[in-house]
Amino acid sequence: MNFFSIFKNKLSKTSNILSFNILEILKNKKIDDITLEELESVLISSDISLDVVNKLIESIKKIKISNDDGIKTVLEVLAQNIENILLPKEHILINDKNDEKKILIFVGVNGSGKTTTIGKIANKILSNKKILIAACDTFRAAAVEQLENWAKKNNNGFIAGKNNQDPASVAFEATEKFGKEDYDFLLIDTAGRLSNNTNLINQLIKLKNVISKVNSTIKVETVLVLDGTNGSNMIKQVEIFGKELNVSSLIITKLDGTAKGGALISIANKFEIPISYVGLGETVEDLVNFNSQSFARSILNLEEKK
Ligand SMILES: Nc1nc2c(ncn2[C@@H]2O[C@H](COP(=O)(O)OP(=O)(O)O)[C@@H](O)[C@H]2O)c(=O)[nH]1
Ligand SMILES: [Mg+2]
Repeated sequence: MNFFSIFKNKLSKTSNILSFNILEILKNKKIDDITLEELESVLISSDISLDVVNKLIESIKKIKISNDDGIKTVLEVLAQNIENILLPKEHILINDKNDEKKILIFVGVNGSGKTTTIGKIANKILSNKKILIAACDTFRAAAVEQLENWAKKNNNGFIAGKNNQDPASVAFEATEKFGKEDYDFLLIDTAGRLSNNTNLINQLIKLKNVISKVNSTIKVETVLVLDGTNGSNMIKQVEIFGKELNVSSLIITKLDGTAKGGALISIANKFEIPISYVGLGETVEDLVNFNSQSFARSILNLEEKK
């Protein structure tokens, strides 16, 4: 399956509802104020924020629509405008073809998909690269075990602390091991209790400081993992984690399981932080580089642009 088909298949929950509703509205109708209002509420119901919806509606008002291909024209204009919002946010998190070594810290609320995503990423990285995975979610034994299983499956190095050990001290040991044993990537899993818990944020800040103390020259990226089914709640999470932790990249998971995929567009429109991957299912293959055109066209059930 090509890249576009993966998006199209997995985003079908959003696209089926969104495109069905749009077709229902526009079928045999002129594009007048009433249809535009109906279109507006459909876009809002897929969790596209109001400011983006207004932008999209304005773009439709500007075009000339003939009766023959009216629906197609509207969908194409929507897709193009959504793509324009998303395009500047495309970001390659790991380029395993060059030699840049880096440390990636994965943060986010419980259940957002951090541990699973680390497993998927480790599986994607070329096997000529050495990967170390560190379990800094030391409060939940099950989390450590889950990560260790992923690491074993991929033949990655693995390091975990004792139960309830200070996560920063596990990160300390991991960063030392990373340097001494000449790893290429260190993927750090962290705990994710509620993001309004300032203790958690402070703990993550401490963890980051420890890493830069051990290795001040290594590139460190903080990756915020968001559960796509959380809809507009994701915005709050980006606000809390993003500012304090200098988040450099977003990953949005579970877009296969939601009819509200539009929330990703709201995030892209609101924040400067780029989006590197999207999670489209539970297996290792279900993590794909974020691609603005594939996403925009898929959620509107359009075919790939030739
Ligand atoms: N459908 C779907 N489920 C996912 C995706 N990513 C993670 N999950 C599931 O979400 C649940 C929580 O994931 P986990 O990695 O443990 O979250 P963590 O608490 O942030 O580490 C697990 O059941 C995962 O299988 C995804 O992209 N799609
Ligand atoms: Mg976890």
